[in-house]
Formats: sequence, structure tokens, C-alpha cells
Amino acid sequence: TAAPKPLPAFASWKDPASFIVHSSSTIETRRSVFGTSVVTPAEQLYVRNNLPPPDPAVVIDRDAWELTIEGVKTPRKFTLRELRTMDIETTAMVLQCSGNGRGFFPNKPSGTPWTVGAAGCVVWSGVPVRRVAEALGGVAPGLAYMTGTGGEKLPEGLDPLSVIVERSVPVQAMGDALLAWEMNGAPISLAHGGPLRLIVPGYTGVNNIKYIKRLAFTARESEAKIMSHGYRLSPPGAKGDPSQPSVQEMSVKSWINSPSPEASTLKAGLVQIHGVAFGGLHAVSRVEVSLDGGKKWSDARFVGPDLGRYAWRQFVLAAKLPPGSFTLVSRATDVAGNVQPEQRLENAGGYNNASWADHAVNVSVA
Ligand code: MSS
Repeated sequence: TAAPKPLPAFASWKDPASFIVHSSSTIETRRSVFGTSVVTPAEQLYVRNNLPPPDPAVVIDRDAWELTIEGVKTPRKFTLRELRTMDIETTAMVLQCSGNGRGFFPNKPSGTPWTVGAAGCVVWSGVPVRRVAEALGGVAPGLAYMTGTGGEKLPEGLDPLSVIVERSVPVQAMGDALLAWEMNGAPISLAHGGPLRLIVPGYTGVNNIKYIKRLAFTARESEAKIMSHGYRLSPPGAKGDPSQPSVQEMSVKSWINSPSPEASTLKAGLVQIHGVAFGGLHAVSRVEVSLDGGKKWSDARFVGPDLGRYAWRQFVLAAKLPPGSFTLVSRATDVAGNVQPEQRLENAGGYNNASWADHAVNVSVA
């Protein structure tokens, strides 16, 4: 077998043993690495970049980073130094790539074949977007979207709209959105979007714009290709286009991390089955675990602190396993009564896979 690919330079400070390196812009946390301490350490958090990150100099003089705000009564430019004086909020949330779980689609959609590790639970601090908008006289009337633009240098000779990372979410999403400069208690690394990142809790990864340089309230969705054609729920075989739903809110989901599918044969006896569960926009309220692929279910117990509706919760079920083969699955329910589905929603891009059946862990016990 080929030697494992090295971590990309901008993520070389991470723990190599924690990752599956798919490419220089996609590194996935190993399923066996997720522990039970709720917050995912930066050293173990996945990375997905659609463009190469900006020059590392931007995280040296962080305070000089500039952000333009548009679509408010009095548009203006802020430096990060100025934003820090406005207000502070701290939010724990699940950061999950839209394509997490793509690797379970049998038709192999193009894109990174992530299984579970394009996700983590991360704590962000920064200024609430609503505070910034208020300070500038409020969102101008009739603007239905909040549009964030990444500050990468665009490759030359291409139509900027075909490469720029710019995404729009419904304007209501600003309610809990942050312009964040801190992640898990440290200034945000370049890998995760420092010096300044837009955080839209409950929305999939791509909507959380790194190195944000422009935040605009807009009448229409961005015309960037990543918005108009990328990240669309298109039927299998079809290309993405603006008529199809955009990949935005996450839905209720859970999976088991231990025992992991990478584990060899288990010893008969007591096993602590644990994993993570989250509800997207709603807090998760219940997790059931099945040892027989979903015929019989038992309630699991939540462990560890509840970091709020956008964070994931760790769950555990202690089970006594005799020798034999077992298909371990988990199924989460959120406070709104949404139950994690058995089947994935088929779509060409392999997005939003929340199927509990796909996330099964098969173990043999001797
Ligand atoms: N931002 C920017 N600026 N750029 C890029 O590339 N990507 C996306 C987000 N944001 C980008 C951005 C994606 S796509 C994702 S997932 C995320 O991010 C990730 O994050 P981290 O931090 O983990 O790396 Mo899929 O849906």
C-alpha cells in the first residue's frame, strides 16, 4: 500500500494520526478518534477548503483584517480591531461538511467520500451579526439573504464567479450568526478561517465562510457558482441548478463512534457504545441504540455537558454482548419531534446524509 499522504502545510500542526488525508484540501477525522468530551480539539478537527487559503500573513497581523458590511442603513468597513470592541457572544456548534456521509452513497457521487469525520463540535467567540447590523442602522428593507464572501486570492484567468467562495443564507439566519475570531479558546487558525469567520449555527459547513471579507444583506442569492450550481440537492444523474433546493440547514443525525468499524474482534462482555447526536436547528432530545440493525431499540443516556441547541451531545449505552455478530445503529430525535431517518435522501452530490442505516457499525464478538 502507498504511504499515507502528509497533512497539507497550513494544517501541519494537526495530529497526523487522527486523520484520513483525502487531498491537500480535504482531511477527515478518523471515526475512532472522536472521544466523549463534547468539544473536538483543533488538532483533530477536519478541514475542507474549496480554494487554497490566503497568505499566512493574514493571521499574523489579525487586527488589521478588514470586513465590509453592505445592505444596512449605513454600510461601512470594519477592522477586526474595531469589531472586538462591539460585543461578544460564545456559541458551541456542530461544524459539518454538506458532504459528510457521502462515502456511504452506493452510486459514488463525485466529491470527497467522507464517512463521519467531516464534522466536529466547536466553540466560537465573536460579535453577533445582529449587533453589527443594529449598530449600522439595521438591515435595509426587502433584503432576504445574508451573503458572505471568502477572502481568498482568486486564481487568475478564470471567471471570478466560477471560483469565489460566496454563499447566501436566509436573512433570518443572522439571528444566531457570529463574526468569530476565536475557536476553542484560541485565535482561529488559518485552516479554520482565521482571522475572521462567519458562523451560521445549524447550517452545513459551506455556509460558514472562512476569512470573511464581505458580509452583505442582499435581495437575491449570490450568483457565484458555488451558490447557484454547487451544493444543490439535485436528483441522481442531474446537474445542480438554481431551481433545486440549496444545501443549508442540517437535520437530526447521530452515529456511533465506539466500537468503531475499524476495531478488530471485540471480547465478549460489557461494551460501552458511545457516539454523537445533534439536531441541526433544534436541540437533540433523545437517542436510541439498536444492537440488531434496527429491530429492537433501547434509550441511550446523554453524557457530558449540554452546550446548547447547536452543539452535539455524546450518548452512551452499556450493553453486554455475547459472542456473535452485531449491527450497531443509533437513531436521534430532536425537540421538534423530527426523527433521524433510516434512509438517505438520494441526490447527485451526495449531500446531507443522515441515514441511520448507512452509519451502522458491524462488529464481531468472540
Ligand atoms: N470558506 C472559505 N472562504 N473557503 C472555503 O473553501 N469551504 C467551506 C467552508 N467555508 C470554504 C469556506 C466548506 S465546504 C466547509 S465543509 C467548511 O468551510 C470547512 O470548515 P473547516 O474549518 O472544517 O475546514 Mo463542505 O459543506
